[in-house]
Amino acid sequence: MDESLYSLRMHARRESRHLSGGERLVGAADLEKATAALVRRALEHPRGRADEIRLAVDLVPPAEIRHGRLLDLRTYLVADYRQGRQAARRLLRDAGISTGAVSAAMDWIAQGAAPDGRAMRGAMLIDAESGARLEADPARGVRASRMDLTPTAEAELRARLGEQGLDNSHVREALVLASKVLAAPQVLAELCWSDDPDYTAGYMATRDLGYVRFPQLKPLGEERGGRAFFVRGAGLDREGLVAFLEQAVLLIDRIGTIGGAEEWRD
Ligand code: PML
Ligand code: MG
Repeated sequence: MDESLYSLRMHARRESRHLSGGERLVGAADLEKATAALVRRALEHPRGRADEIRLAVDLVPPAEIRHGRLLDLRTYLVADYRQGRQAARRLLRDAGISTGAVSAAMDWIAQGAAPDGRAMRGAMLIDAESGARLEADPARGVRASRMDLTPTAEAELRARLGEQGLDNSHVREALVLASKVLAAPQVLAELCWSDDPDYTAGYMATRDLGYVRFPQLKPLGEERGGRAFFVRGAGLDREGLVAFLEQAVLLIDRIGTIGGAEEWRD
């Protein structure tokens, strides 16, 4: 059997700024359908229709495919985005990220982390101690790429998420992305909230806690969102980390636990 996969990547822009992206790893038989779905996403985005769509398709030989497992997922219900950010802050602090680094990441995401004050296409790399930004290009950031679920794992995940009313592409794709990011030993934690104005949820993730989501990490209608990957800055091999996040191919074939929603208690 031919186990080669195609890495399919989409990046869409509108009015010269990042609009939408997507990542798939699919067999030849599914490539056309997967490509059409990503083009549709770029044309039907809540922030408007794309005016540039870049697609990249690369064959990945079986020997280059790593296999992995999803992080466990849980949801904490919060009263509003302020309480959501407080809760995420607490968990990040407990995970060893300094207060200053958490505040810096939240301030950057809230104000638009790209130099023009808009959402970035990729993520910030933040020193977990000093809060300094470490990515080489602060307009682009680091784009976690080339990861997906096997069809069997995807079906299992969709069934488990469906039981919690969470089977949507935001949750599935963010969970896959965070699982790749936390597979890098240099990354201590991730923080994200959406840049889509009609989607208020976000999450923090660590290897120990898994993917911890909050239905509200920003107000409805807000377009600024993004991601921070917290790293230990001392002795960091930044090029090695970025090469793993952007180039290594990770096919996730095992799902984690999908917990029910609980009220956040301070
Ligand atoms: C995005 O798709 O814009 C990021 C969504 C992050 C939160 C997804 C969730 O768990 O609801
Ligand atoms: Mg988005």
